[in-house]
Parts: sequence; C-alpha cells; structure tokens
Amino acid sequence: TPTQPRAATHPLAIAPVPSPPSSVDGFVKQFLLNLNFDRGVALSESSVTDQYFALAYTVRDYLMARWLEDQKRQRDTQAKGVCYLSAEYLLGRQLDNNLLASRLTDVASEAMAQCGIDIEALRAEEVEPGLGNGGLGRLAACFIDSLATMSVPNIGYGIRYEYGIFRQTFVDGQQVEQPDAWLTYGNPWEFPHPEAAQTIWFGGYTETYDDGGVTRSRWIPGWSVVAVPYNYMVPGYHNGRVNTLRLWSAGATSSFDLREFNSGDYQEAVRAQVFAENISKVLYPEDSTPQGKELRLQQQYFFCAASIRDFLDNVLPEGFDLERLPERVIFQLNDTHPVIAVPEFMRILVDERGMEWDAAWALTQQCFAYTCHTLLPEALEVWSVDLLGRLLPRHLEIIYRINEEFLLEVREKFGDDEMRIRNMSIISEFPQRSVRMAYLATVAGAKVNGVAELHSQLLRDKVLPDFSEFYPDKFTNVTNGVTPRRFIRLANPALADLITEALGAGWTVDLERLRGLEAHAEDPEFRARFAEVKAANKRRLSEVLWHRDRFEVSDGHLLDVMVKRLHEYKRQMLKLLHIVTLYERVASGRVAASDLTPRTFIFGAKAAPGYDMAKRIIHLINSVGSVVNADPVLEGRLKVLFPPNYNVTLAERVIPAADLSEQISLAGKEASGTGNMKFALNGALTIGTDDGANVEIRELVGDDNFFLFGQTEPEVEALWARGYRPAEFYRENDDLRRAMDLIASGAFSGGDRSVFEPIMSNLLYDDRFMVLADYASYIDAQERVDAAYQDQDAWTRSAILNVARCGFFSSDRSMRDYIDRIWHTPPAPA
Ligand code: HBZ
Repeated sequence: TPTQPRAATHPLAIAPVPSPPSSVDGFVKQFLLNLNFDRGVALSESSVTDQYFALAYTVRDYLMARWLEDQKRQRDTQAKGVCYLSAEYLLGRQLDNNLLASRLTDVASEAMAQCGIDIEALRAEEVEPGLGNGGLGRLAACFIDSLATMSVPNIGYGIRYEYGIFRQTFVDGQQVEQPDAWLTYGNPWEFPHPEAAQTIWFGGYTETYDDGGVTRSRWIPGWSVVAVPYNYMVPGYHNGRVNTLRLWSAGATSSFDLREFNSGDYQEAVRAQVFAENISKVLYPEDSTPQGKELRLQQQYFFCAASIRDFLDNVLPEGFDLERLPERVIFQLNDTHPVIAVPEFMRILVDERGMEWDAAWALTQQCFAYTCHTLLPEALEVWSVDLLGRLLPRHLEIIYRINEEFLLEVREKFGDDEMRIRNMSIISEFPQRSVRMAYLATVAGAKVNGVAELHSQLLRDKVLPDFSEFYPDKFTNVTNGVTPRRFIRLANPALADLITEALGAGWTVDLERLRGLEAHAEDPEFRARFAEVKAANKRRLSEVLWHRDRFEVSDGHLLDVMVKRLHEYKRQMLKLLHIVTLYERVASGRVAASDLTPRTFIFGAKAAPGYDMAKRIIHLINSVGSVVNADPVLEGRLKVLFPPNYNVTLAERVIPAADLSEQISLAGKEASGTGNMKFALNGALTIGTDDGANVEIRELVGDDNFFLFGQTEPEVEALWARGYRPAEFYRENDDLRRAMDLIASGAFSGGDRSVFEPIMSNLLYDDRFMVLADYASYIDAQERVDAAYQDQDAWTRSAILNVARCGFFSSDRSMRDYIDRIWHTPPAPA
C-alpha cells in the first residue's frame, strides 16, 4: 500500500520538485549532478556509458515534474483513459525522442559540447529496446506517442522481456540469431517498483462450493510468480504531458518453491527462481505464425492478469463503483495476444467481487475492444483446451460459459443451424479441441477493428462473416498511422526543416497541413531543395552503412528499398526475381549494362528462427548480392545490399534516403503495412499491389504518383478458383524462366544446384503467394519506374506530392478515429 506522508508542511514537499532550468547552464549542472551522484564518477574519469546514463537521467529529470503531475491529475479527475494491452512495444531509441518532446535537443547538444562531449557518441551508446517483432509492436509504440501528444490519458501495459527480438547476423549469407541482451548495462529509462509486485497464480484445479444455496466455482491455483512493474515515461510532443508505459517482469515467489518444489532443497529453490524468471525472459520471435507454446500462454496471462489487477487495485480509487467502469476505462486488445484478459476480468468480477455473471458480462462487453492485425488463417491464435485447462482451469470454465451463452444467442437469432453453430463456436473441435482467441475477442469486445479499409472489409466478409452478420454494428475500421515525431522530425530533420520553412511549425501535430506542400511542388526552387534533402539523406545512409557494415552506396543510384519481416506473403522473392532478371539480361548479353538505370537494392529483414523457407530466402538474397555486386559485366550499375539486423534505429536512416518503396505483398494478405506510410511521408514513391493501406495511399497520392501492379484481391480469388498452376507462368514467360533457371543452375551457389532447389520447386509447384502470377506485371511496373526516374525533376515533384498527400497517415489521426469510433476518451483538460 502506498504510504501517504501525513503532515507535509514544507512547501517543497507538497508539489513535485520543479524541473531544472531549461538553460544550457541548468542542463550542465543537472548532468554533472547525475554523473557524480548517480554514476559515482567525475567527468574526467567518466566512460561514454556513464555520460550516456547521466544524460538520460538529466532528460528524465526535466520530464519528472510533468509525469508526477499527470499521474496526480489522473487520480484527481478520474477521466476516462485507455489501457492498451500489447505483448509488444517496439519503441526504438528513447534519448532523441525524449529530448525532442521536451524541447531540449539544442540545449542538450550545447551542454554536452561545453562538457567536452560529442553528443553523437552518446546517442550511439543507446541500445534500442527491441520488445517487438515488427509492425504490430511498432504500431503500439506509435499509438502511445500519439496519445501522450494528444493529452489522452493512457497506460500502455506489456512485458519487460529480458531479451528482445534477436540480433541478426549473417554467416556465409545465412541468418544466425544472437540473443539481444539489451539490459546488460542497465536501462536509464525505467523505474522498477519491486515493492509493488503482484502475485500471479497458475495451474491447480477448480472446485464447486455452496454459497448460500447457490453453487459456485472457485479456483484453487497451484503455483505463482511475481510480476514486478517497471514504469517508463511516455512524453507528449511539446505539450507537457507524460503518460506511462508499464511493463511487467517475472520473478519467483517464496510460495512458489514451497508449493511446487517443496523439498526445502537449495537446488530446487534455484530451479524455481529460474522457472519463474523464464516467463518474461524472451520475446517470441514468430511473427504471423503463433507456435502454441505453453510459455507463451504463460506470458500472455502473466501480463494481462498483472495489468487488470493493477488497474482495478491501484489506478482506480478505493471503493470505486465497478458499474461505472465503462465511464472510466477501455481495455484495447492489440491482436489476440492479450485476450486471456477477458476471462480474467470475468473471474475477478464474479469470483472475487461477487458480481452476478450477467452484470459482469455486460461490463466486459463495454470495457474491451479488439484490433485484428492479420488475414492469414495460420496467424489466428488458438489454444488447446488441454493446455489452457491445465494452466488456467477456471478461465477455461469461464470461456466455456461465455461460449454456451453466446451460442444460445446465435440459436435465437439464426435458429438451429448446426453448421453455423459449429463455425461460430469459440471452441473448435478439430484437429484438437481448442479455443479460438479471435472469436473470444470478437464476442467479448465492444468493437472489432481491422487496420486498413481493405483489411477491415475482408475481416468482415471473409474471416468473420458469421460474426459480422450477428453483430453488424461491432465491426469498424481504423486505418493505421505512424508518428510524425519519430518518423519525420527525428528520422529526417532536413526534410522537417524544409517543411517548417514552407508551412510553419504546426504540421508535427497536425499532419494534414502537409497538403500545403502541393503548391510548393510546382516551384522549381523548392523541388531543387527537396531533391538536395534526399541526396543528403542518401549520403548520411551511405556513412551509416559504411560504418556499420562496410557497405558502399554509389552516388546517383536509384535507392530501391524493401525492409520488413521476411515472410513469403510479403514476397521478397518477387523483388529478387526482378534483380536476377536485370542481371541475367546483361550477363547473357541481351541488354547492355549502360542501358540499366543504376540502382542499389536495399533489403532489411529478419526471419523467424524456425521458418525454414524464410531463412532460405535470406540466404538466396545474400548469395545473389555476392554475385551481382562482384560481376564486372554490370559495370557497377546494380548493387544489392542487405545490412543485417534491421531495426527501428536503422529504419530511421534507411527510409529517409529511399527513392522507391517496395510494398509488394499478394493482394489480400498484408493487413495494412506501416512501413509503406513511413516511406511515402519521407518522399519515396511506392511500387505496390492493391493491398492493405497501399490502397489508401494510392487513392490519396493519385495514380500518377504510385506504381501499381499485380492482381487485385478478387482477381487472386478468381485465379485460385480457376486453378493456379505456377509452372505455366514459368513456361510462358521467357524472362521469368531465364531468371529461375539461372538460380536453379547454381549460379548463385557455387554451382551447387541443391541449395536453392526447395525455393524453386516451391515456386513452381505450390507458390501460395502467387509470385509467378504477378511477375510479369511487376517487371512491367519496374520498367515504368526506370522511365520515370529518367526525369529527375518530375520524380521529385511526385515525391513532394507523396509527402503532401499522406498527412492522413499520422498515428494522431488513427488515435482520433479510435477515440471517436471506439474509445470515447476525450483529451484531459490542461
Ligand atoms: O501488424 C502486422 C501486419 O502484418 C501489418 O500489415 C500491420 O500493418 C501491422 C500493424 O497493424 N502484424 C504483425 O506485425 N504481427 C506480429 O508481429 C505478430 C507477432 C506475434 C504473433 C503474431 C503476429 O504471434
């Protein structure tokens, strides 16, 4: 229980300690204070790590009063807020973001300079917290940035993984994963509160008992771990607000070793400790293919149970009338990973607080909402009843009851249509009895949303058609967005300055103002300056890649970039076939090297460690790169660069330098994409399919400023229906056949034909993502790219129009949509 100092009489003890003065002198003093008092070193003796920590502590100090005030304001006003439940937050580096938010960037640079320190060296010292896989985790990070910037009360809840997404290296062109020990030197941005730890129970059994004539069920759990909260500041941009991100770390309880490992034995006690700490040890690196592992369910329940209890016990005031909960909070489920929060919430209300089932269910259906991020059937999470019942027996009972009552309602509405009942049941029977988490989320949520227009439509019509018929008003769309603070201001300061000069400063929090650039697109001088920004960003990237990987980026090349997780549906293979085609044409003498548009292809992609095909494709990209980069026949006009370990930090350098953004998933497979938005906002033109948010990007920027290719989603469906035979495309397209034959010949594998054979036969005889069917159209679109790039000035004009017309893709707008359509959480007054 938090202790209230009872008789605070000193004036300083009543309010938070005010921020240090925002002058260079004030900053220097605070920095040296932190260096001396927190790091215990003198400046003359300090390491770069010491200096980085002291700098981070100093930035924190400036945010602290605001953070404490916001927490107090939240307690006092009890305004409705958002609890965002997400198993992932892919934050990226914090230092620059927090300097920017608190207007301290210049002060800090000058202060460090006066201390004889190069702030760049300190920036480089920060290890990025990689607590996410890809788009879903990065989206969560953008959303909490936007909520803070819009003064909307929010707590982000998640897991403090000790190891984030693995560090990728290449050995002989093949991916090797290394653990991401991001906490080795400590983390200056977190505030641990072990004294506020909670006990989270698992296992055991349920029993019924007589409660004054009513038979009730209760849970007798078997073992427990503790959940220790770590708080992080989430500062709004220039608005003095600071929200909280609360990540949970697992540890052993004493009851744990007593109960399950009861032998009074030291070895066993240590084993218990290790077992408990395992729960938050590592982020699962699978993206889009859940593995159904028990530890994963433990992680999910661990953070959901801790978060729900934290909110009810610590955030709500004592004695809060739970009937009013919907006026106070919405729990947003970021995909199905936190859906176990639903039965946990019911269990607390019914079993612990004695609420009637119907009343508790009515509250649940107002306090939760669910965002779906996929369309791939294999990505829809299911938990076997067996596993769930073993780990959370009471929750399984609750899920059964939810399902029973739901199916009764379905029968009432649709009659005894057994087929439909089976299709809609939260419990599936085949191949083994299991819980469909997306169905549970849909039934429990007040709203269900997809993440782009096309995705939401397909979600309604293809993935959950029975549900959208049953709950016509539940389904909605909120198109994703990205934060302009990190992805324009921080990543592309030169462009940010140019925009500010043209439009004034307000665009950073009102991105639709970028429209004002349309007029400037017609001004040759503005175009020249815009082109110079792009060129400077390419030089900056070139330095980064040289420093990082000893890669050289040639001047004057079109920078063609495909960065995203490696997945067959995203079709890195299609990009590769384009590269091999260009190479083969020159190598065979059919095209002169001098006729090629000079291009540098940049890939960035991690493959899930167990995803064999994805790893083979990585190997092939690297192998093609080795050959292409070394073959003099190309006269240096094509280069393939694949920097390992693509992450947020690298994204911030690559995206602003790109000319061409590759968004080439098979139509109907990419829920939204968010990289696509980042590229367009940084003045890259998109080559893309009619998929995810590409559809909306193209609508906004116009067909003249977007290279569309490939089948549409209905065309894909029609081709499947007719019967898709990829080998026919291979036989009938000379370029395609030559490219594939070249790979199959061993040209990229030292003559060994077996290495890439599995990729080739997969394309020829299976090709689930229709790479071959879209090949011709893609090559054709790339020829249009080459032609367009000839006219640099026209290209630049298109690039400016992309920036000008993509203000819609700010995550601030996404947040407004969630607020209007789902959350109903107005900004808290100042
Ligand atoms: O979420 C992505 C979608 O693929 C992308 O289209 C969308 O833009 C983005 C944000 O809405 N989905 C993911 O990133 N999914 C995961 O990372 C994931 C992680 C663990 C899982 C399943 C999926 O078990």
